[in-house]
Amino acid sequence: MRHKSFSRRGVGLKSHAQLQHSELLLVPRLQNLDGEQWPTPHDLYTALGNQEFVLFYQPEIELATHRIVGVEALIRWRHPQRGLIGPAAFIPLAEECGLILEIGRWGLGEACRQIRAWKVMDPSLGRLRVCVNLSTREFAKEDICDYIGELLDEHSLDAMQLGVEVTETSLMTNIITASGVLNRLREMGVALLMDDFGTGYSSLNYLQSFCFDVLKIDRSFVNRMTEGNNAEKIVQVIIELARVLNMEVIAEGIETMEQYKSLTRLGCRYGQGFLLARPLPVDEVTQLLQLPGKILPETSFAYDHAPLRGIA
Ligand code: G
Ligand code: MN
Repeated sequence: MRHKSFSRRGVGLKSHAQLQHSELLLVPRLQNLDGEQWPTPHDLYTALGNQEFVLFYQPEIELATHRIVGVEALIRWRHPQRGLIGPAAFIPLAEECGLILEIGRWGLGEACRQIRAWKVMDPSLGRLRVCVNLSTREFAKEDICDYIGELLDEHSLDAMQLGVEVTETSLMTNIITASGVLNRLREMGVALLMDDFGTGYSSLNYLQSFCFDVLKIDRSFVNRMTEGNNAEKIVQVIIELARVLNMEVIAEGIETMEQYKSLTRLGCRYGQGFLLARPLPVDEVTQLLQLPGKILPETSFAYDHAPLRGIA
């Protein structure tokens, strides 16, 4: 499990009720009222033991039809006193103290268990792809492949139902092991997604060396593409790059109808973002997956300036 690192500046605590939904995700609360650092590695360890981590799922959508083609699993911490806590507030610490390996294994196990549950509930969900973010440290150990293989067996899953999202940064950190891991996952049939594409140091180099199934355009380009700058042209070129390399392309972070329309016009097939659907608790995403044809009604879109729905 991974999340973008965040500046670790404590901002004090607000009560759960005071927090806007969006703040739940974005505000790292790394200080107690008495100024002590929070959480500590011990807090994370306890949370793991008490099963306080949960996965939310954000739909990935075919832009032309609004059909849900996959979901991305995103970790949250349901703290008994502090409420729902976003990954920015605890994943960097988990990476630092090494607990990310345990948390990551929990996340993979939970995602596979959920894939199985959806498949049992509705066999037509047997082709839904559930994507999990892998962190740098998880990539640094080859045994992650054995673990994934065991999970696929245990839950009788097709490998293609599981997607692994990797950033250029985590590949770069330990390229030798990472390339072994990627190649093995590929042989196993697990879908490989290049996450946050365009923000790393040598994006094209990784595309040359490895076979990814999907390229996810980083939200920083999508955010700015309708501001009349170069972002839209960069997005256009990334879409073209994915096309000639035979990869699917998913635009991340679609927040406005304007962005949605430009992406459609540029031929981007898939997208993900608050406009379409926020990361949702499992029961809410399950309801969406039961819609006829898994097609989101346009009335469910969070139009520009409309209040965003769901929990971030
Ligand atoms: O690094 P990665 O792309 O996996 O990050 C996923 C994170 O992005 C999640 O925490 C998710 O909640 C957040 N996210 C998803 N959709 C949007 C969006 O439309 N806008 C913004 N700003 N963040 C989003
Ligand atoms: Mn991701």
